[in-house]
This record gives sequence, structure tokens and C-alpha cells, in this order.
Amino acid sequence: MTSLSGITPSGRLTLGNYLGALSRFTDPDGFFFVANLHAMTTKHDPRRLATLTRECATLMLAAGIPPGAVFVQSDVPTHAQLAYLLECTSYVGELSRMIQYKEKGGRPMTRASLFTYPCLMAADILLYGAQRVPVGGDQDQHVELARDVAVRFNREYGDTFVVPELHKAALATRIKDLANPTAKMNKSDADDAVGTIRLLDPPDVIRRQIMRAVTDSDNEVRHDEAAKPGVTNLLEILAACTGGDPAQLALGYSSYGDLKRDVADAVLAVIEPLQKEYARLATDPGAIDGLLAQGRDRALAASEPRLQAAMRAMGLAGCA
Ligand code: AQP
Repeated sequence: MTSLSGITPSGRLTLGNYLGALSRFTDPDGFFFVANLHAMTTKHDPRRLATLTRECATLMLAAGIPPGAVFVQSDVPTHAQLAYLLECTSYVGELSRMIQYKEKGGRPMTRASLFTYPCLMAADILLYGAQRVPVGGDQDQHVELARDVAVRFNREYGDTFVVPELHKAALATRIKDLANPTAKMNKSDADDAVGTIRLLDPPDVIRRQIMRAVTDSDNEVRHDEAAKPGVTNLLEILAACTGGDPAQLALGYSSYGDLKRDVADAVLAVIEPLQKEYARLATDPGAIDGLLAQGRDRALAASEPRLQAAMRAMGLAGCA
């Protein structure tokens, strides 16, 4: 099964992005990309996007994702090309029902790309023939759309795409904001948000943030998401970093201070080697370019035949 996953460079990557995504991107046959085209659906700053794209790609390489598996979406033009073909097979009605558009769109100055980006996401998936797309609950609707588009395309223009199955990921760790532990930790939060741990922040800043994490007033270390979201989040982080079970780990603590100290140690034991490798790679921009070119070439080679097949099926002249 081909693994495929993207990270949108909508902010500096967080501990949540590492534990929930980067650290799981281990399939040497997979395709892992910086989804920079998806970062342009709302007003954006071109220089910041370029910086975040490079930082995200370098972090993916530093995290040990197999070389050749990492690429930048805009370097592989098949994504945008197939997205246009899929826009030509999608309906205004179904795109209007997408949650992001309903929440953020519908105004005269809404970018058209916020309306059509589900077609780009369908292209990301369909280009590589991914059969099972593991997603968190917030992405179900996108995979459903990719399925609908693939079924319709195959019916109208001939069998071209593998219809992906919606594959509910096993309960994925959802790292919460340290200052607001009922909300997810998001990379697009303000750069100075105290509850967001950034992978490239100095270790002393990260330690301070963890020591100041919001808990509660009863000082009992217990895994109970509803009653104790802050403590539960710390236990989840500790478990994700050390490979333990959060409820079991709770039994070893009688004070929040001890728990926080161990969480800080465990997080830094994961982040410091990552930062070291990032710094090493960053000294050689040419080598990073080379690795990304390798990923680009492999993604192009893997996706081009399906794009060509879709073009032929739709009757576009001049394609091989
Ligand atoms: N808090 C989190 N805990 C665990 N996993 C997380 N991921 C994100 N936040 C957490 C995983 O990281 C990947 C990034 O996917 P994305 O860039 O498409 O956007 P997202 O899921 O919306 O991530 P963010 O960081 O919250 O970005 P913004 O702020 O732009 O919305 C996914 O695999 C996601 O599960």
C-alpha cells in the first residue's frame, strides 16, 4: 500500500506535527510532501510561504523520512494539472458543502482556490493510486470527495483512477495546546502563542512552556480527558515521546511538577536530535536542493502516467 501524506506550510511546525505526522512517515515507498499549494487559499505573504516551505521540507528530511520520499508539491506540476481536470468534473453543489468553505468562504473576496482546493486534494490522492488513505476525522469529507470524483471520472471517461478507501486511522494522538488543553495545538497559531511548542524553538523556551502548562488545582495525576484535559495532554505527550501508555505512566507520579519535568526531558530528548540534524542539513543548502530534486523526480515519474491517462480519457489533444 502506498503511503501518501502532506503538511501544509501554514506556520512553523509544532510538536503535534512531529508526533502526529513526521515521526510516522517511515514508509520508504511513500510520498510525503510539503503542501505549499494548499497554503494559498487565503491571503498569504509570498516570502513567509517560501521560508516556511523550505523549513518544513528541511524538517521532514531531518526527521529521517527516507530521501526520495520528500518533495515540494509545487515542484511536481502534475498535482496542479490534474486538479484542473478534476475541477472540470466536480460540481459547485458538492464543493459548496465542504466544511472549510462553509466556515471561511462564501464572501465576495474569498479566494476561488478556497472553493476548489478539495479538487487539488483529490488530485494529490488520485495521482499516486493510493488505495487506503489514513486520515483523521477532520479529513473524512475530503477523501469522500476524492472517492466521488474518481467514481464519476471512471464512469464518464473510462477506468482511470483507483477509488481510495476511507481508512479511519487508529486513534491518533491529538496533541493539545499547553495553554488551552481542550483545543488542538495548531501550527497556524500566532508565532508567540505560549501553548504551542515549535520544533525549532530553543530548548530553554520549550522547557519553560512545558513547566507553565495549564493543569488544574487538585494535584492528582490521572489520565482523564474530560475532567483533567491539561494533565491528560501532558501524559499523552510523555507517552508519545517515550512509547509508554499514558494511563500507566500516570501511576508513577504524585505531583504535577515531577510530571512536567519528565515531559520536558522527554520532549527535548526527541526535539534536540531533530534540531541538531536540521542545523547540520541547513549548512548545506545544495544538498537539501539535491534531496528535494530526487523526491521531485520520483514523484513526477510516479504521477505522470496517471495524469497522461486522465488527459487522454478526457480527449485532450497533443498528449502522448
Ligand atoms: N496537535 C496535533 N496532534 C497530532 N497531530 C497533529 N497534526 C497537526 N496537528 C496535530 C498532524 O500534522 C499533519 C499536518 O497536516 P496539515 O498541515 O494539513 O494541517 P493540520 O492537520 O490542520 O495541522 P495544523 O498544524 O493544525 O495546521 P493549521 O494550523 O494550518 O490547521 C497532519 O497529519 C495532522 O494530523
